[in-house]
Formats: sequence, structure tokens, C-alpha cells
Amino acid sequence: MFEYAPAPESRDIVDIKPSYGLFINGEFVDGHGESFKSINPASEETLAEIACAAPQDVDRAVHAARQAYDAVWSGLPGRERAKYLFRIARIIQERSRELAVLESIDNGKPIRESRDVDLPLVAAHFFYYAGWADKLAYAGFRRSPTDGAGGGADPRPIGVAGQVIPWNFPLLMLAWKIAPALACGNTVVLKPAETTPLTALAFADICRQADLPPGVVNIITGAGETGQALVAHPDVDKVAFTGSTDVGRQIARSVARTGKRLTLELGGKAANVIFDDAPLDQAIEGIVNGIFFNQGHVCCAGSRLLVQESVAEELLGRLKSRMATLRIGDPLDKNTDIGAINSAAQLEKIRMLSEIGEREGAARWSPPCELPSRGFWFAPTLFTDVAQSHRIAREEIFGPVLSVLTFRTPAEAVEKANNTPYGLSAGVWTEKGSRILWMAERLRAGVVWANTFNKFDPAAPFGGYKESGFGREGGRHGLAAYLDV
Ligand code: TAP
Repeated sequence: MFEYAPAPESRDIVDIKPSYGLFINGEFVDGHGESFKSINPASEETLAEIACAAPQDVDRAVHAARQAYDAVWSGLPGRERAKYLFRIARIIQERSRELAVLESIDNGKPIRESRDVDLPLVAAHFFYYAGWADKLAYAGFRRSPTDGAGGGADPRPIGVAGQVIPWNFPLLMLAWKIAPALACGNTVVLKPAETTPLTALAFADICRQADLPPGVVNIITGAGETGQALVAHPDVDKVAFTGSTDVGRQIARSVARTGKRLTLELGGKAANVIFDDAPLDQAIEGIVNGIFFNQGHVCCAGSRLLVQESVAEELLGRLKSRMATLRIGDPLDKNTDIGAINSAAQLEKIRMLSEIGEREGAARWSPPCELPSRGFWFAPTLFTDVAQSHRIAREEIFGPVLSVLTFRTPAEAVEKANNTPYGLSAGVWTEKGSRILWMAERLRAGVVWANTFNKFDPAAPFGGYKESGFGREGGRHGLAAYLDV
């Protein structure tokens, strides 16, 4: 066996400042909260001191967004808004290596993924929604002629959007939120997650580079309280949240009866269903991609493997051999498959749920692998002998941990796949097209992938059923969340 020689991506391309302010009305300003540190989860080194937005800062940001909405942005013709979005998309492409390295340093994800998945999708999102900005009247949302005042008119923006995003795909989640909001004529105040603010702050710089009018995009950093103050602000018209189901519930309560529009993109516990006629080698790549991509910090991760009993033994043998080849370590090494867990708190949660899995009777397996001594790491892990009642089969672990269950008939596969409070995604692996359609009709999941997994495209709507939330991001459907229709 040849060893892989290290192939580290250079960090010289990024210039991380010692401290960052809040981006309000086109300028970086101090925050009134207690500043905090963003650290590199692969080394625990402090990267920068980050300002924290207190309620008066949130108020200032919302005020800036309101002024920009009234004075400039909502009145610009779509074709003018599109120019800014195209410009932002092109700058993202030009700066993509810098942004990919920064994302990997701040988040811990392998550079191979930030470079080849996150950044191309971020740029694609801005290009895609730039294309919609001057075509909103043809998107199918024109107001009905009988709709009283404004009947027959083109759809209008909603106003100021308060957006809160998680740490697993920091820049991509920002793109999913900001691109459609701006294309539709809204202005935004966005709060990135506490542990991954750096690429959102680099995006603030891109807004300036693109000459975006001040106040159209405002980025406020801080922890949960800052997010809480943003969604509760009385002058926010629309709240868009991506994160955990628990926080989503709190937000739903806080905006209830306020008249604010709300979309929630929450957690998941997807089933990846492998039938006995599936091409097993491809299915194994799909399983690995489904659960170990981005360390399993993926809302739509295929965290429950449902495999048909007749091929279970063979598939598990091959899966273990494949898992033994995964390389864990330095996120900036181009050979790395699995990077660092994003935070000490998340590592603790993964450890706790995995220990509960063992205690409840499931059999735990990981390939032999050496983990770095500093930073937050978790070996790729497989659980067999899993019962549907086990917590590792029900709760979102949000880490590189796969729970394996078996089934005998398609009906049993559907029953088990749907036996979850979530409904974000699912995968089906079989040679038969008719079976794919039969399954897709019955699976209660927003996205069903067939003979592939974790494939994203800005033109495809994404969102959940049940406790995975409501509303769609991406595609034409994603416009509806930001239009007064
Ligand atoms: P959360 O803990 O819910 O945090 C998400 C964001 O909300 C963070 O910016 C967080 O700030 C902020 N926040 C925390 N408490 C808040 C409150 N009371 N009011 C307003 N904002 C608040 O989730 P997470 O751990 O970052 O992300 C993981 C979760 O996101 C998983 O459940 C995953 O499935 C879900 N996710 C879903 C999707 C889609 S599209 N459905 C995509 C990605 C992730 P702090 O970071 O400062 O605490």
C-alpha cells in the first residue's frame, strides 16, 4: 500500500483580520454585545475576535435595511437588481479559492468539498436568482385580476427579511437565503452561526466590491440571543430560518400572530434505502457520500441505512472495506475525506448519542484510524443491530454516524423510512424505474434521490415535511418565500 503524501492547500490566499465588526449600512461598525472568538476546529487556534450584536445593533441593522428597501431597492427595476446579483456571482467565482480556504479553516470541512461543492453551488445560486430578477412577472405568481387592489399586478417584494443560518454550510446557506431575497426586491439582515461567521463577513466585503447600495445586505454576528432579537424585531416582515427543529419551534412561537411571513428549514433523519437489485458498488459510494460528506453535518444526510435483508451481509462487508479507506485529518489537505467536527459542543453531542446507541444494544464499528491530537474529531462510525426505537435511529446525530436497519419487502421499507418525525430527504437504490416511482410516491420526504444522494442544484426546490419545516428554498418555488403572493 502506498501512503498518500500530504497535499495541503496554501492558506496564504486568505487574510484573516484580528477582529471583525458588524456589517451595517455598508460599513463595518462596533457591536455593543460582548465580542467572541471564532476558532479553527481542526487546531483549536483562535482565528479572530468577532463583534456581537446587542438589541440596539439589531435595531440599527433592521433600520438600515428598511431605509434601503424604501429608498432604493424595492423601486429598482428587476433588470437593475439582476446586474448586482450577476456581479456578486462573478466576484464569488473570482474569489472562490480564497472563500473555499476560509470556509475550511473556519468550519473544519475538507477543502475538496468547500472547493468543489460549496463554492460552485454558492456562485450558481446567485447566477440562478439573478436570472429570475427581471422575470418575476412570468414566474406564475402574478396576482389574480380579482384580487382587489393590486389585482393583475406583478408580484411585489415583502420588505425586510431577517435571516438566521447554521454552521454546516455557512456560505451556501447564506446564498440560499440572500440570493432569492434580493432578486425579489427585499433587503436583508442576516445572522450567521456563532462558530462560522468568517465567510459571511467576507461576503459583506463582496457586497461592497459589487457596489451594492448600503443597507441592502446587513450581516450581524452573535449567538442565539442575537438571532432571537432579529426574528422578534417588529420591523422585520419576513423571517427565514435554517437550523435545528427545537430553535425552529421557538421561532415559530415568537412570530405567531405578528403577521410576519415565516419559512423554516429544520433537521432530518433521512433513510437511504438499498434494494437487492441495486448496483452495490455505486450504492456504497452513495451511502458514504450520504453520511460522511461534510462529517455528516448535513440536514439531509442519509443517516439511516435501510438495506434489503438478502444483500445486507454482502453490502455491509463492502461498506466496511470502503470506510477503512476514508482519510481523516487536516481539512486543508486535498486528500482529506473527513475533516474536523465543527465545535466541541457538537463533538460532545455526537459522542453522547453514540454511547447511548451502544447502551441501548446496537453494535458499534469504526475502521482503525488515527485521529489528530488537537481539534475536534470523530471517526466514521457504523451501528448495526439497530432497532427503530433506538435513539440513534430516531434523533438527528449530525455527525459521521450511520445507523443500519434491514427490511424484507418494499412496503416494509416505506413503513420504516417514514417512521420518523422528520421528512427532509430520502434515497432509493434499485435497478427498476417503476420501483423508484412507487417508492417516491410513498416516501414522506421533500427530496427523494434515486440511485444517487446529496445532489443539489439551484433550480431544484428543497425543503421538508413534518418536523423538517415548511417552505421551499431553490428553484421557482424559492421565489414564493420572498414575494407578497
Ligand atoms: P441551531 O442551534 O438551531 O442554530 C441555527 C442558527 O440559529 C444559529 O445561527 C444560531 O445561533 C441561531 N439561534 C440559536 N438560538 C436561536 C433563537 N432562540 N432564536 C433565533 N436564532 C437562534 O442549529 P445548528 O446547530 O446551528 O445547525 C444544525 C441544525 O440545522 C440541524 O438540525 C440541521 O438539520 C439543520 N439544518 C437544516 C437545513 C435545512 S435546509 N433543512 C440545512 C442546514 C442545517 P448560534 O450559532 O450563535 O447558536
